Amino acid sequence: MFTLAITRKPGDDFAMGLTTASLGPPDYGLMTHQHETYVETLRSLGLEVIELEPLPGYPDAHFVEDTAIVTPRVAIVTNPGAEARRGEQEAMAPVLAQYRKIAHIHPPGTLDGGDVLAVDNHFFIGISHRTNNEGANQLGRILEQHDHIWTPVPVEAGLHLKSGVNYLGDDTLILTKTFAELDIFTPYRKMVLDPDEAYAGNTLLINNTLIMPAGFPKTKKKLEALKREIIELDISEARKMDGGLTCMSLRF
Ligand code: CIR
Repeated sequence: MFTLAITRKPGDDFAMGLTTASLGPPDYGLMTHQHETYVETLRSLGLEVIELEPLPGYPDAHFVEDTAIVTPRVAIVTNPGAEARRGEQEAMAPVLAQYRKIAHIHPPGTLDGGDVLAVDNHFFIGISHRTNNEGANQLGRILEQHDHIWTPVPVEAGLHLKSGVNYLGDDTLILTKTFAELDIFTPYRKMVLDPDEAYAGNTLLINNTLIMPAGFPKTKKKLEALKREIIELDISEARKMDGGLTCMSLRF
């Protein structure tokens, strides 16, 4: 059960962040509105939300998920894989220290929180352009010390592991065909995404509710079979910056 979320307001320089998308220039006013709606949605689901102010010089800092992994026992502050984002994690550490014992990923290890998928006590760690083997091994050792289980996962396409696979509860994963073919996911029930709706793989489970990006009707139909409440949010502007629903909060 999540009771708390940490978010950070997007700064007016957010369009200077990293992106590989070619969906046009994002709009700051609309981004702010969509972000506020996201925060209000988390609050409406009973979470206390700590909203941090924009971090000057870090246009991607509202994608707070990449700065830490928070488990019931420990918070691990990352060393982000993109040089332009290194420093965001230092601003998050004192906030998390109010709630958890803190551990750190150290260079040469790199790791983004977007590469870490928690399925109950089992943490899947994506090895991607952002997260290297050293970073994954460091995180794995810390998780083991706290009685968590972990498994590395190759991320061949997409920015992060959670760009292509997320947990929907009830032993069910939503995932791309590529991830569905991996043996490590054999024990789970799988909802495989249509290739033209792959972005909807970044669906966020908050307690009993699924928050999905708006505009993916085939995926919505599949999700309805799970009999959970579904909330659709328009996050067009975050998407233009390679962001999604999970990236905009740390939840615990
Ligand atoms: C980046 O490239 O780092 C940001 N523009 C997007 C980060 C998205 N984070 C996430 O999916 N966890």
